[in-house]
This record gives sequence, C-alpha cells and structure tokens, in this order.
Amino acid sequence: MGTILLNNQFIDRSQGTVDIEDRGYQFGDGVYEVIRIYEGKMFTGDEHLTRLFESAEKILLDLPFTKEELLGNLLRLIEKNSLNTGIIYLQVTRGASVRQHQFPAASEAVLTAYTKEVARPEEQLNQGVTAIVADDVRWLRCDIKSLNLLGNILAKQEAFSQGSFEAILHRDGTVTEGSSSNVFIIKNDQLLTHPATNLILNGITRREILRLCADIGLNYKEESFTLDQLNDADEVFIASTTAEVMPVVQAGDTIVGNRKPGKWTTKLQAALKDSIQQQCGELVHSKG
Ligand code: DCS
Repeated sequence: MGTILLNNQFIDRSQGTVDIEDRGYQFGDGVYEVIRIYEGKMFTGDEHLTRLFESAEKILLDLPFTKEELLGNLLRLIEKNSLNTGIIYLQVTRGASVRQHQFPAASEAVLTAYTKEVARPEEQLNQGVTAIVADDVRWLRCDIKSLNLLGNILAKQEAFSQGSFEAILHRDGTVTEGSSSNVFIIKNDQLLTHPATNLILNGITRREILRLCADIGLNYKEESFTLDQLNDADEVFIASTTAEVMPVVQAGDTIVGNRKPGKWTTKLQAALKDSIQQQCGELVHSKG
C-alpha cells in the first residue's frame, strides 16, 4: 500500500530505496516482525514490539528508537494507509557499510515498515489444511526472528510444490515447529507443543493459545513430541499471526481426525477470535 515508513519518515513506496551494501540485503543481518491488524487496530502489538527488541538485543543490534516511538509511527502508518484487515511487516537491519563480515565501526540501523491487506483465511480455518513433514536443517538460534530465512523458505517451497500449506519440521524425529508457524498436537484431551527453547520461535500466537487453554479448560504441556506422536495425535494444528489457529487435517501421509478440524482446535479458534474482538472490536470486515 502507498505509504511506507523508512526510519522516521513516511514516504511513498515508490520513493523507498535501500543501499546495495545494506547488511540486511547482503547478509540477512537484521530482525523483523509481522503484526496483525484487525478492524484498523493492532492485535498483540506490544508483545510483537517487545519481541523485536529482544531479537535485536540477541544480535547485538542497538535500535535507535524506543518502543513507544515505534508504536506511534506504526499507528500513523496504519492510518495513512487506511488499513482495516491486514498486516504490518517491519524489519530493522544493521544498516549500510563497506562489505565485511564483522560489524562496521559505524553504521545506522535501517527500519522499514509497510502495510498489506491480508484477509482472514476463513475457508482454510473452517476446512483445515495439509502439511508435509520435513527435516529441520536450520541453525540453532531459531528463537531469534532473524531475516535469515533460507531454511524456512526452502521447507515452505517444498510444501507448496506438493500442494500443502505448511512444512512441519523435525530434528531427528522430534517436532520443532512449522516453516512459519508453531505446531501443536492434542492427545487424550492434552495439548503438547515444543517448549520455547533456542530451537523454535516463541510465537506470539503460541503464547496467546497457551493462555487461552486455561479459559477453555484444556490441559497443556510445553513438552516436545515425536513424529510418532504426531502421527498418533487426535488433533493437530499450527498457529501464527496470519494463520491464527489453523487445523491440520493431514500431516505427511497421516490423515488427522477424519480430515475434519477437531473439537479442541475449534474451541481454541473461537477463544482466539474472542480475544481478538476484545482488543480490536467486532470483526465485521473479513477482507482488507
Ligand atoms: N515460527 C516461525 C518460524 C515463524 O516464522 C512464525 C511466524 C511463527 C513461528 C509464529 O509466530 P507468531 O505467532 O508470532 O506469528 N512467522 C511470521 C511470518 O514470517 N509471517 O507471518 C508470521
């Protein structure tokens, strides 16, 4: 959409340029966030901005603005683009300097943010999606929301080329997360999801779901599970900012719950929608 944020400035998208030696462009040296907007309002915006600052700290990147300053600019960005239902994508890189691996002595972080209309994926939320199962070949700091996403995009592309929505990743048979989502199973009325270690991104949606489990009376454990447990689960779903609580009706070759979203998954979808409506108001627009 028309107006983007470049550092502290609002400019037309066509005027936005980055240096060819920007370290984000050359090394993926930066961090990012995707924030959901419903009814013109941010959902869990504060949590996303807190995680951005945490990711930046983990890569020793000083952000030249406060959370409050950034929040103010993002609110103006939503307004300038008249965004109703969609996302804000924002990234911060270590900035431009002569190419060298070590940090430059002096460079200024470069922030870019823009909005995009993204409808809620209602059909898929109702019917569920399929997922492939793939090796998790990524690095050991998946807790950082880094711009380095080659491992994630190669897995997603493999899923996409097989007509699937997501790739469920595993390390030596232990499920970690999806290529752009967290993964959950339910067995005998208990939810399991990988603990928030260095091997996964601690999703904001994941945290919201664990909070909502208490409200709907679902027992949960942050405990990793194996591919065998995935194949034997009563219900499987993935979760992210854009996918919300997305039922998985086939994981690899295994059909889950007769190919229908399970009862706990459906309850969590409703609980998340309630939580969204509490923060953002009644969901009347499904599209941008
Ligand atoms: N794990 C990975 C690897 C992700 O990329 C994401 C989100 C998640 C988990 C879920 O985190 P959130 O609940 O905080 O969204 N990926 C974002 C992305 O790149 N597009 O949409 C969401």
